[in-house]
Amino acid sequence: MKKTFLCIALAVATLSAHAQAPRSNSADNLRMVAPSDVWLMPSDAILTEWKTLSESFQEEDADLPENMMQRYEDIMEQYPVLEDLYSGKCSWYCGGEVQRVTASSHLKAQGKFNYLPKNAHDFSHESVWAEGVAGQGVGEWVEYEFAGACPRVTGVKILPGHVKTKAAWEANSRPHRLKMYYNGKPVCILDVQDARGLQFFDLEKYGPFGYHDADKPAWRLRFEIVDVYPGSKYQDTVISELEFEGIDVH
Ligand SMILES: [Ca+2]
Repeated sequence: MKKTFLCIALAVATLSAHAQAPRSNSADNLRMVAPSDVWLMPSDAILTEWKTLSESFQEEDADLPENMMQRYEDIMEQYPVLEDLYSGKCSWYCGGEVQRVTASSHLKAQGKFNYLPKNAHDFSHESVWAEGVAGQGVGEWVEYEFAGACPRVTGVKILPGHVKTKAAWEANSRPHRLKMYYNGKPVCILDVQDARGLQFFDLEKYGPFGYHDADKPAWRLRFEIVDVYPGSKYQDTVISELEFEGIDVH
């Protein structure tokens, strides 16, 4: 009789332990990380002016007036987002490299525009990855693969939405929460602000990610859409750029 009671008590205890066990794959049990900094894009007018100046510099035999050079430098200085994306200053990328960008889906090309995953890591704010399923793409993901020898990653910077113009940004959906995985294991949730700008996520305490060891295999960081800010015109969720910061460089 006593033994039966003990068995029932143990069974109940086991059941309740299962009921309360943390759901390791659930978004609810992962820490939310807010951006440590957000650098907003300039207005469309400034962006257009900056692009014209930038393209002039790339033309062969460019001999630009001093005032154009000065204006370009002034814009870069005034908008650190452009400086960060385009100045070519020292960064994790001096040694770090992404080998491959893949995604669970992408939107079909429309005219001359495509929405391939590599667009989320081509160092251009104008090209984008857009998920390609019906609805707003909750559960869709983009994944980055790095070689074993690659310097380690300690941070992520994201340009959420279609930041090329204000209208495109408002029309398309933007990621709100991104679940980040390291080699298939959930790490944290990036709580992206609904702001048209470069958002920095310091992940030092969750990492570093990677090995910086040529004898180790390739490794992966995945970003899965958990929640979105709905676009005013389209449901497609878009990321213009997702880049990395880290260590083992210089
Ligand atoms: Ca891009």
